[in-house]
Parts: sequence; C-alpha cells; structure tokens
Amino acid sequence: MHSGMKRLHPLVLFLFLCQALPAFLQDSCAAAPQANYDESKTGEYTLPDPLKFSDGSLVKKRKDWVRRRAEILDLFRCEVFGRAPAGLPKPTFEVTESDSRALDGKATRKQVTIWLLATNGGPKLDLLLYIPNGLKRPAPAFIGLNFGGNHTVTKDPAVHVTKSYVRSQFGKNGVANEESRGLQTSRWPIEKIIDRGYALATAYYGDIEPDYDGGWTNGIRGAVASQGAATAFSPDAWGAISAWAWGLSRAVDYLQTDPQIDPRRVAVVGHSRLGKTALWAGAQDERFGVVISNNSGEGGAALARRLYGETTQRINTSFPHWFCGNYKKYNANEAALPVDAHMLIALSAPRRVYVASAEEDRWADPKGEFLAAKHAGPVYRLFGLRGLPSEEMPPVNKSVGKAVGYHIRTGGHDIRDFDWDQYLDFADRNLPARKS
Ligand code: GTR
Repeated sequence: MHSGMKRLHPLVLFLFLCQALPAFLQDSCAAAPQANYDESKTGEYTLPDPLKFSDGSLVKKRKDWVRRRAEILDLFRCEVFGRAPAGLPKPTFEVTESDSRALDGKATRKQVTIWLLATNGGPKLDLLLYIPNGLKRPAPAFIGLNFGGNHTVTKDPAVHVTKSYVRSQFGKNGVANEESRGLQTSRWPIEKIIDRGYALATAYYGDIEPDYDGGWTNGIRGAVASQGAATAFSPDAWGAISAWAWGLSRAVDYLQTDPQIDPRRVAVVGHSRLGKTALWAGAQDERFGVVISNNSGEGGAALARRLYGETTQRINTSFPHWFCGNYKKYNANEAALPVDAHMLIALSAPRRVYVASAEEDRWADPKGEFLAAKHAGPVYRLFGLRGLPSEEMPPVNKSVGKAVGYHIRTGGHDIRDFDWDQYLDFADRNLPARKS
C-alpha cells in the first residue's frame, strides 16, 4: 500500500482530491442533521420518572421528595450544567448610586456593585434596581439577567454603561457605549413592574462571564480556577449557564441585605439562554419563590428527548461552553439522559414555575416546553398542588395553570408586554404579601 502511494504522481493525487473532497464535504454536511419541524418525526421516547429513585424505589411522601430532589439536582449538576464550586467566599456589596426620584419620583434607583469573591477589585456584578416608592412594606422583586448591559434595559441616563465585554449588537469591538442605551427597553417594562408594586433587579450576564467559547478565562470560572478552588475542565465542572445561575444567587445575597426588598418574595425571570439560566438558578436556590422561563427551549424547558427544533447535539456544538463536559455524551443520544426538562422544572416544586413559549419560536420547541411543564405535574401533586390542567396545549395568548403556569403567545422569540402581564399576575397569585 505504502509503495503504491509512492508511485502516485502528484498531479494524479491532485486530481483525485479535487474530485473526492467536494463529495466528502457534502457527506459531512449531510451528516449534520437539519432541524426537524415535522411532528411525525419527533421520535418515540419514554421520560424518566421524577418520582422514582435511581434504585427503582418510589417517592411516596413529601419527605421522600427531599432525597429524590437531591438526587435529581446531583444528576443535573453532574451530567448537564456542571457543579458550581462550594465554599467560595461570601460576596460583599457596595451601593455606588442611589436616587429616590427615579421614574418621575415613582421609584428609587440603586446601582450596587457585588464583589463576587468578596475582594474589592476582583470579579464583580453590577446590579441595577428600581424599587417602588411609598410602599408600606418591603417590595417583592423580579430579578433577571440581561443580554447587553444594565444601560440597555432603560433610557435612564444615570444608569452606568457596562464596562464588561459586549457582543457586537451592543457595542464596537466588544466595548459598549451610549449608542446601546435603551436598546432592550421593550423587554424590560420597568414602569409597568413598578406600577404593579414590584421592584426590578437586573444585572448583565457578561459581568459574570462573557458568552463565547473560551470566555471562562475572563469570567468567574477563570477567577475561581486561578484561586485553585475548581478545575474548569473536569467533565462535571460548571459550564457558563451554571456560572450565570450562580451569579443570580449572589444577587439574591444582596437582596437579602436591602431593607426595601422582601427577600421571601422574589421571582427569577429569564429569556432564552437566560431562561435556561433562570430555571437552573431556581432549581438550585430555594430563595426564588417563583421561577419564570421565557422561550428557554433546548437545555431549558423543552424536552431534550423530543427531536424538534434545536437538539442536544446542535446546542453542544454551537455553544460548547454553556453546559458541562459530560453533557456532550448525550449528543444524538438523548435516551441515555437520566433526566429531562420536566425534572428541571420539578426541582423548583412546590415553589411556582411559569413556562412561556412563542408560536413562531419553533427552534425552542413550544410543544416540548408545554409537555415538560405538564410532566412536572406529578411532583406538584405530591404537595397537593395541581400542575397544568390539560393534556392539550392551550390556545395562543391564553394563560393556564396555577402552581405551574403556561402560555404560548403569538409572535416570535422575544419577551414582550403580554409575557410580563402574565408573569405579574402569576407573581400576584404566588408571592402574596405576608403579615410579619
Ligand atoms: C440560540 C440558541 C438557543 C437560545 C438562543 C438565545 O441561538 O440556539 O438555545 O438560547 O440562542 O439565547 O437567544
């Protein structure tokens, strides 16, 4: 064989490659599966039972759920999102700006620097708060990460422009400037939230870790690894979503210290990749009383086993930094996953979860999101609560469910006023003011 190769004239070899390469490339493209949007091709699957321990025994009582929840949490940590390291220093807080005359006097604005590893000068998260004025008791709050920097959620000129790296739609060469101020206001109806009696707390996810493969070296995972507290590369080490979720919990650490906020009435909300983050933060941190997933899709509220829209393989290929190394084992192998999205939702039970889809957001698999919310139901029933009321998806723009809520809105992948109206109503029902 070797000697045969030697006799091959370079020109012949060149001609051979010219012919063979395009065919090879075509084959490899054909091997990359196209997204499926055909209901008849979503595949057969059996979901793992959230109420069955790994050893086959059953969860019968609420107290069994405590152990089963710990087991499921550990599976998600090990196989899906990766573990945030334990024993990190407690963050410290610095209120850098405060004004009680924001929004024409309706609200108090605060900007708080959260030193994530306690050290002033180390990694930090800038939290922006608007808190309604004139309430008789501390305010309940919505908290969520934003995509472009705190200055993008409002036109309020007092909000600091982020100094963290931003993606191209929010700045030039990774640097944000005044041009992106207010770019995301449609996703953050601050006045509506304030008028309904809620505070809004938001922070830029890129403060925690910039969102690109390799971004970990410039974020919290790199900072922690350089302190020797975690190996960034072990197959169950935290991925970027885990890092962002960890950052949300540090923001709640701050909320617990702010006398104007009621830390027992906090709803976490997130859109898309930040919806996956909200679900994972809510699953782990029981201080979130309401957990809201807006169009979170694959790796969030959508069942991985349903092969519709984005798949495990596709998300792990496009965004290799979001999940942990072990999650790659499930590329085109979803049936081997010991968990699925219904269990991610159920991890927050009996706390309340709202899942929202959008009709044109087929990439996120609206039906898969609905079914996951539906199949979290048995865990809620254990607590005497009702999951989603029907086997069928509701009509568009109709909110259903009490302990678990769901809607599918008309339109595309986005978070809009209709979504917020449902979240505010859901929070009113599920984060009632307590006398204390
Ligand atoms: C897409 C990704 C989705 C979703 C979305 C987003 O490109 O495939 O899983 O997270 O980004 O976050 O906007």
